[in-house]
Amino acid sequence: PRVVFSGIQPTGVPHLGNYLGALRNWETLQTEAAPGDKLLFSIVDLHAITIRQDPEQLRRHKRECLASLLAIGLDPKKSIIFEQSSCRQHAELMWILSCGASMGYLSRMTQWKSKIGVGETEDALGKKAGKTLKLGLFSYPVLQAADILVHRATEVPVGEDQSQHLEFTREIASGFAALYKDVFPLPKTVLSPAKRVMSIRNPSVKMSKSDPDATSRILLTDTPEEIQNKFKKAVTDSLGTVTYDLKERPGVSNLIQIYSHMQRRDDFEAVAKEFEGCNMTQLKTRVSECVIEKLGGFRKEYERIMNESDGYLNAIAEEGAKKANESAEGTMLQVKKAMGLI
Ligand code: AQP
Repeated sequence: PRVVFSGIQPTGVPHLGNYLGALRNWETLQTEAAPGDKLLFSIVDLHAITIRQDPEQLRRHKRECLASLLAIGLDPKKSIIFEQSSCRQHAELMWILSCGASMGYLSRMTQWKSKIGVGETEDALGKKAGKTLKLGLFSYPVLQAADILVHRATEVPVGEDQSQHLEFTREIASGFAALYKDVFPLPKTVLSPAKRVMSIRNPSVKMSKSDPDATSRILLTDTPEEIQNKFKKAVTDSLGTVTYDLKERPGVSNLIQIYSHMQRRDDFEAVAKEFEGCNMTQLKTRVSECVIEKLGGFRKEYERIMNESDGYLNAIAEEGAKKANESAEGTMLQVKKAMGLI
């Protein structure tokens, strides 16, 4: 049987990149799951705190995140939906794995670099790291490896930005097998066709929750007016026609990709042809109409869930925590036995 694991940071309401790159895939995997398959989806709050979080805001974001996962169609009866910090074995296994994780390998990862300084030289990054880099942010990939391995996941559906961390996870798993025992299956990276949705304000960077420019991302909870206004401000170029050319026309191509992915199509050039004779305004209008239509159902369901009592979401989180603990404990016993800890 398959074991699927994936996570999302509670750093804000998920955006179109999170949705097309990961969340929609999670829902599909849930629909297609065979009897005996196990699916775990985690709100990874321990990852979120690698960057300083305001406590009240973190609590709110966690609630919004859980409501979002339910609103995209994840079903607590079919999937284990849980908060990472409610399953202590993640942090416990992280410590064990960090004893075998190479500093050299971790220093080559891009996550901490992108958080402390984008586009800086290795020299400048090194200096900055000496002053500001925290151990938790540096060892983020070890915690991610623990998240996956503690449930002995076989498949991990993520966006392309996470591929590097998955490679690291497989390395850690084989390292453990070589030193002790073959406890962990090697998890496969599962990329959705929309593996990297770009910012609509700057198509050279990925759409991200932490981009200071709020108009760079479409949130799943945005109203039709907000979606329209954001697409109106989307960066394109001054050529009057619509063509698909990722290299020369990244802004227009990103819009075509978003439009295509929303309809589960991937022949971007054919889609661009359907816009023949359209100008930028018309393109933006059609892309926003499509996104508004597809996200309409989500927003209604999200609002319904957020209007439920606190007890409703708490009960779902508790149930998830219980099942996640059961799933992780079996692995921890094997790990500890293999290492001589018990
Ligand atoms: N732009 C994107 N295109 C495709 N997939 C994406 N993902 C994120 N951005 C894009 C995928 O969404 C999942 C959850 O992401 P996350 O919240 O754990 O963290 P992240 O990758 O760091 O996403 P953000 O939005 O950029 O958050 P911040 O700004 O807080 O760091 C992952 O599977 C990710 O690949």
